Amino acid sequence: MGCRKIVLLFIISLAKFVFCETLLRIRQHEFFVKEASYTRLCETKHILTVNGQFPGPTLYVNEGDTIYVKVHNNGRYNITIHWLPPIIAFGINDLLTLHGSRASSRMGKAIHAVVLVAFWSIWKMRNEVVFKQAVPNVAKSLDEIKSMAFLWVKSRSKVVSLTWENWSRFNLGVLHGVKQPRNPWSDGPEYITQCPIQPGDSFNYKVIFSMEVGTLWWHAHSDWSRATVHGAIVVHPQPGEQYPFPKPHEEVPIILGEWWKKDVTEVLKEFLASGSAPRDSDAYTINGQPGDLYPCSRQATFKLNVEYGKRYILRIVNAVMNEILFFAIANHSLTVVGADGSYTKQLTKEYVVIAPGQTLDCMFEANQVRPGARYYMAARAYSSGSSVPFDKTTTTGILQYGNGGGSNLTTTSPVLPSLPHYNDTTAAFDFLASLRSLNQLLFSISAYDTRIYSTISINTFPCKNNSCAGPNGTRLSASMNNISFEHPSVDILKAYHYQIGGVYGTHFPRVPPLYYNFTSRNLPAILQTPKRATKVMMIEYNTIVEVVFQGTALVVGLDHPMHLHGFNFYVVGWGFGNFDEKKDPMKYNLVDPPFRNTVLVPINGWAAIRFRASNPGVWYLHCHLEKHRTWGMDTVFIVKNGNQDQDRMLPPPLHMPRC
Ligand SMILES: [Cu+2]
Repeated sequence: MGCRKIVLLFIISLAKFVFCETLLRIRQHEFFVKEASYTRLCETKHILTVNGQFPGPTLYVNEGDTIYVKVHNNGRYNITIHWLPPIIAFGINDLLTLHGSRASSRMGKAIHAVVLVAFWSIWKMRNEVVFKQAVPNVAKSLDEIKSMAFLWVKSRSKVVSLTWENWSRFNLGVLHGVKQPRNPWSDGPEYITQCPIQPGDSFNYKVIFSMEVGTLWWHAHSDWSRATVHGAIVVHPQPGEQYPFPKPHEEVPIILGEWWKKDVTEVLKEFLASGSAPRDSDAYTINGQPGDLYPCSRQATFKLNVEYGKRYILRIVNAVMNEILFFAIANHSLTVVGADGSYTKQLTKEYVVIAPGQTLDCMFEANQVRPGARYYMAARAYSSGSSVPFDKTTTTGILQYGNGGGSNLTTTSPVLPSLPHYNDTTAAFDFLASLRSLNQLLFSISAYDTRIYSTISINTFPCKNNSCAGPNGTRLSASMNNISFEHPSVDILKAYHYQIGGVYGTHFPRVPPLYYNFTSRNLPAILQTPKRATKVMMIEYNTIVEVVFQGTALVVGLDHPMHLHGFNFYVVGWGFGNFDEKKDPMKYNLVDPPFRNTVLVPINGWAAIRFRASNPGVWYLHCHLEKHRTWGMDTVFIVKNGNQDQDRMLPPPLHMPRC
């Protein structure tokens, strides 16, 4: 091999290395969770944000992708870390191709190898800390690294590094609605699958997308930090696959949020100290902005420019803390095409209902002919509990048509859509009951192996000297099957995996401990007091599980959006009053029920879901109204391992946050 060829090989190697690094840097997302100053409603405060943004950035992935999430709390030690493995993967892949056609002579191969190993070693040294933690067992052998590189390249998976700088003790990683096959280690809820990330500590999340397509989201899951630390995840079909609806001209994330003038941590503290409900929020927001109907907000109202004749898809996330919402656009019907990361049959409505935790993909056509015309999109609460206070304000954004050389109507006030009344339960469930799954059922739901029938209730605990601010001086609480869930001090996943005793009990009741007329308006006060416990439900691998959530009228009947981690489930039935186990299953939809991860259980009514327990792990189940979750309307399903290796939980990452 001549000298020129060697130089050429060296240049090619260098160029490839630089190119790959640049490429990967483009793909890598760096998330810094930090305080930022925001002014809303004429007042300024500091909020926790990602990269200073509220809401946080939208992640775009393809169906089946795997994302690595490097969560790093460097508030105290100030270490900046980049995520390394993709660089290794490319470097080693280069090494492998080296043995193919690129370098023909032995000398060429050797030089090529030396160059790449040199680069790789330098890089490794620069990132020693990350290197050890980022890829479990990566340092074991070169062969292992080679096979990882091959797999990585083969799977075309995007490797995304999310670096979070956490300034205090928060747990910042729930990828909402991602089923995380066999991988509860990266699911996120604190004291359920992990302990919170302490300052100076870090955690590398591996987030595996499987069947999800459409809209999901990510949010913090510690105390109430998710109020401002959240963002959308848009999952596109695999390359080459089409949407089952006309391709939209543009896709627009619509994140619905909730805003308090007061610091959210203070709102939580005050809420916990008082024993009553939390103070009402001061605004709802669309993409971080309250909109024209609030003081000092008009200037920054979210605006969406549209062109006549084009189709748009709104990827709507309800990231609100405590309220279900109605949403509509004036003069424009919405066609729902997806919900909770799964396609639906097209459903055209003048309004939609979306509960905290849920997502909806809504198409609309810009079909209004007046150039320069403007229309409000608006959201406000659906809250049906009698005499339960809530934020009655309305958030708005503006749909504005390109002027097209026509008249300019921007000085006139846009038209407001008509939204159902705050307590219009009929409107809410007309919409929800009309949703249908588009695709064939993924598993047979014609029968079930296990039924769990659980009450979901608002409760009260007695308070010393009746000094709390709940009803009659009590402390408000909540429960499932009369157990108000208590979070342990060691996470349940760790306790389960390492068989640490005394952390949780396994006998969450399969039926209510006491049968009474759950939805009667005149229930004796003695029924209001639940038990405090940390009990989980053990579920056999691959069984079909039916869960019937039974709302009760204890203290006050309310709608509850129940969210299960690790699964989507079919919402097979719902109704008002008490569930009748003989009659009601006869009316189930076992043909095309919606496939969701959050089901809205109607006020003084019930909802039934079915899922296949094919995902071994520790999975949190909770009401997605943050106040109810805080009060104890939650529990845990532990799905046991199957017999085959591929039916078992993945091994834990090398490093999990310490308790
Ligand atoms: Cu609830």
